[in-house]
Amino acid sequence: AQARIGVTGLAVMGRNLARNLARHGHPVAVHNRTTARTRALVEEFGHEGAFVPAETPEEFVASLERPRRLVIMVKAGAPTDAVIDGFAPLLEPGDMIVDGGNAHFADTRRRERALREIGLHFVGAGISGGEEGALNGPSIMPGGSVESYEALGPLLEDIAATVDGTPCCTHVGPDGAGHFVKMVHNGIEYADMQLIGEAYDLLRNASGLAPAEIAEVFRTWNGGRLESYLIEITAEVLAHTDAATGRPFVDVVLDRAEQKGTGRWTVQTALDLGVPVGGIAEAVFARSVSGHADLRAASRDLPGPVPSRLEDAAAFADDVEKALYASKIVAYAQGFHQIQAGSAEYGWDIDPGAMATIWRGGCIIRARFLDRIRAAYDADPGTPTLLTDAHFAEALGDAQDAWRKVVATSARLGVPAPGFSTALAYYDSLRAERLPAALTQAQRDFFGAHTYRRVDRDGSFHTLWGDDRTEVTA
Ligand code: NBP
Repeated sequence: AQARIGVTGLAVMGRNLARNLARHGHPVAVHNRTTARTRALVEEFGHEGAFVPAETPEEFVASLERPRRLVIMVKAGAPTDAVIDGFAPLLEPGDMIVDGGNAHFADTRRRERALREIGLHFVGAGISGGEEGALNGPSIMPGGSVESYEALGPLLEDIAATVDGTPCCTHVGPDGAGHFVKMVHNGIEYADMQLIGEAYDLLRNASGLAPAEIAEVFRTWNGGRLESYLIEITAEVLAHTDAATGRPFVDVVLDRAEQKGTGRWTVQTALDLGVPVGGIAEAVFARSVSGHADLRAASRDLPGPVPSRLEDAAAFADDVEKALYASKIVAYAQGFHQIQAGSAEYGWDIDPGAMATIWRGGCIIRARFLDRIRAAYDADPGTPTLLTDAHFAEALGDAQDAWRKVVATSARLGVPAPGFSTALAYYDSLRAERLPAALTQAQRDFFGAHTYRRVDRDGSFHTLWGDDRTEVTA
C-alpha cells in the first residue's frame, strides 16, 4: 500500500480533486473505468505529486493504506451504485467510501445503511465550487460517522478552501446530512442568482441603463455589504462584449436557463418537510418559465402597462440594492430554516452557523454576508429564523421602504420580479398579526367539514353549515 487516499472517476471533478490531494503532498491512487483517463492524468500532471495509477479495481484497492479511503467522483445516480457495488466486495470492515458526487441525500442514506451493515463507512460529501474549486480548494460538506470523519477530516480540511485560517470543511452530521446541506446550498445559489438577475433586469428596463453601466453599479455594490463571488462575476459578465457582434454579451445569450436538478430537489424536499422556501421555489420556477419557449411566444402580445422609464436611475439603484439585500436575507433565512427542519427530521444535529462558515470560501455563494449568518447563530443558536437577528432585523427595517418601492415599481412597469416579491410577501406574512389562514380554515370546514380551532378555547370545532349553523365540538 502506497497511497493515503484514492480517487475513482477521473472526469473533471475527480481529476482535479486528485491533483489537489497530490499537490498537498498526499500520495493518491487514481482509477477510472476507462483507463485512458487514468493514463492521461498521470502523463499530464504526474509531476504535481505522488500519483499511484491503477488499471483495475483490485489494483486500486491494493494500493491504499488501511483503513482504506476511497473517493468516488462519478456521475450521480446509477453509476454511483454500480461503482459502490463493484468496490464494496473488495473492501474490509473499517474502510471508508466517500461519494463526492451530487447525490440525492435519500440515496446517500440508503447507501450508508447498506454499507454500515457490512462494516464499511459511507461518507456522502457535498463538494462545491465546480472544477476550479476541486483543484484549488472547494467547500466540502461531509456526512457520515464521527469515526470516518476522524480519519478523513484532516485530509479533506487540508484540500478545502480556507478563509481567515479556517477550512471550508467540517463534519456536517450522520448519513445523508452532507448531501442534504449541499442540496440546500445549491437551492440558495438558485435564489441568489435569481435575485441578482431581477436587480439587473429592473435597472435595465425600469431605469434604461445599459449592461456596461449596470456592471459599474454591481462593482460598486461589490465594495459593500453585498460583496460576493456572484456579484463580482455578474459585473464581469455585464461588462463583457461579444467579439462576433460587438453587442453586450448578455444580449447574445439565449434567455432560457437550464438546471441540473438540485434546485428542484431542494424545493421538493422543502414541500415534504413543510418548510416555506418561496425564494428558492420562485428561482426554480423562473428558470422553468424561461425555458417554455412556446408559452412565452404565445403570450408575447398580452397587454402590459404603457411603457415608461424612471427618471432618477441613481436613486433607484440605491433602492434596488436595498431590495436585493433584504430579499437575500429572506432567501438565506428560508434555506437555513430548511437545514434546521431536515436536521430535526433526520436527527442530524447540524450546526447551522458552521454551515455558514464552510460556505465562506470555495463555493459559488461565498460572500462576506455569511459571516453575518454565523454571527447570528453564535448569538442565538436556537433562533427560529435569521430575520429576527439584531443585525438582519435592522437591515430589513432600513431596507423595507425601498424594498416596497422596488416591488411596486416592478408591478407598475411590468418588469417581473418574482424573487423580490415573494421575499417581501414572506417578510410581511411573518410580521402579520393575523393571516387569512383563518378564512382558509373556515372554508375548509364549510366544504369538507375539516374542522377548525378557535382563538378563545381549546379543542376542534365544526359548524353545521348546511343546517342551522350551530357549532359542535369535533
Ligand atoms: P461526470 O458526472 O460527467 O461523470 C463522468 C465520470 O463518471 C467518468 O469518470 C465516468 O467514467 C464515470 N462513470 C459513469 Br458516467 N458511469 C460509470 C459506471 N457505470 N462505472 C464507473 N464509472 C462510471 O463527471 P464530473 O463532471 O467530473 O462530476 C463528478 C461528480 O461530481 C458528479 O456527481 C457531479 O454531479 C459532481 N459535481 C460536479 C460539478 C461540476 O462542476 N462538474 C460540481 C460539483 C459536483 P468513464 O470515463 O469510464 O466514462
